Amino acid sequence: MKARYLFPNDYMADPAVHIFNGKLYIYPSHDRESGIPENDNGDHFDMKDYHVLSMNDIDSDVIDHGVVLDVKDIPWAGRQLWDSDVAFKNGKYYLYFSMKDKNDIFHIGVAVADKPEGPFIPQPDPIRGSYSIDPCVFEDNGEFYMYFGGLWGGQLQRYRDNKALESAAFPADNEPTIPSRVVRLSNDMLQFAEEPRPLVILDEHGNPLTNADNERRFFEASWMHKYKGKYYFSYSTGDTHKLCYATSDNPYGPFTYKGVILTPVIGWTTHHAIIEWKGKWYLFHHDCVPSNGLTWLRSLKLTELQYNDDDTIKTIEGTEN
Ligand code: FUB
Repeated sequence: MKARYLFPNDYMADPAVHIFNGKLYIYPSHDRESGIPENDNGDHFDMKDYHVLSMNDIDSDVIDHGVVLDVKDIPWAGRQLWDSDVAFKNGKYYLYFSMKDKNDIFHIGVAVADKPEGPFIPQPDPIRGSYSIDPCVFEDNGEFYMYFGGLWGGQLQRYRDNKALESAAFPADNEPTIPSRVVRLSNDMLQFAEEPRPLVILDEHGNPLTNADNERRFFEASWMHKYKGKYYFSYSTGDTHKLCYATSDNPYGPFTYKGVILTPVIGWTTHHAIIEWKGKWYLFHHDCVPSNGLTWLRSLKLTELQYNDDDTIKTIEGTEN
């Protein structure tokens, strides 16, 4: 299968992808030109609404269901609607989204809909105890787990043991890197059921990846899928611009680093979803080729993902077209 751009009409990024009622739904971030200069805090990613996209088949056109949630309708809104994900339970669809509050602190919010294409009605407050960005919600044996977190502009370095620090702190180079987090959701899907736990990624010797290891350590963009009974946690390495993955026998980990899914794309970030549909596996992600490399105007892309005989993932070239 040739890689293809999914939605040339607009700039969208950070795809979360799910099959609901036999159709494929994409929940992207909606990039726009806000005129804010690029910086390490990500202020130039100043998105203010979400659309839902869907596809009837993997090679069919993408249908745009329009705006399903706007920052002006979220009671606790400050700014910046970043990555989101959607889960289905008991007839309702739950949209989990990253957004800064009025004090410029990222939290994770929830909005609820009766249909996968929304509209989504936001809860009055963010999830209690939530922080940072990039929620990915994964169902396993009737339980729902959220994987979240992001460094730098995603503010994860401002927290230790789920408490805000007085100021951001990074470990020393030889110390374990800052981990992403995993938490089980409450039965009503609106809160955390427990304290978030660190998601530890070990190297081939059983040692946690270190802070200096930015070719392999977690940066942002959590995604979880299961293949042949194993949990595959995938993520972006941020400043080294790769999508990598680690596997475990337990949704809480520890995970063991396995390799690179996608080499760097044109653009600073990439961010992805991995999904099986009709017997094949696909990688949805984004790059900045259509905007001629403007890092804040990203375009959705789709390509096939394949496994080796030993269940490792075949590396895809980020510049493949
Ligand atoms: O889209 C804004 C942010 O950029 C996302 O939340 C990150 O994962 C990165 O893709």
